[in-house]
Amino acid sequence: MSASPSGRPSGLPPYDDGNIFARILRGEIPSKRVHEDEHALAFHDINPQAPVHVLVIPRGRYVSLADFSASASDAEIAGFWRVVGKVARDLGLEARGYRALTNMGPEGGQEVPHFHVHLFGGRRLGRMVP
Ligand code: D5M
Repeated sequence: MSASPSGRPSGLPPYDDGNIFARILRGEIPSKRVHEDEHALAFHDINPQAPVHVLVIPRGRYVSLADFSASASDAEIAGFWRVVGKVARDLGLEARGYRALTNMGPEGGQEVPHFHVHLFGGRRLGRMVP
């Protein structure tokens, strides 16, 4: 596994081991899992905004995309994004299309401080507007 190029950016909040996705990773609270491997876990969102709404999270302790992209190893980054694509494919979303989205920080509307990518699909999605 290669090292991260630049390390954790300054100014990010510390990782909170009590956040809900950390608890899901530790198996302390249940989730409807659709995939798990050494790099990532995918599970259904508890409050789905589309017929298919799945979250993909890395196993590592990263607060957000800013943290993950700067701090994770190349192997973690590659492994994570491969899972995002694989889960979409396995859920049958590729033929008609889908959306992958991540919220980053307070102004980005991020509620859970563990990096995650939302996968939405199963219907024609609305236009993305800020
Ligand atoms: O999105 C955080 C997402 O996490 C939001 O869509 C609800 C979802 N969530 C919160 N708790 C759970 C549990 N326990 N299981 C599954 N999904 C959950 P954000 O991008 O941070 O706004």
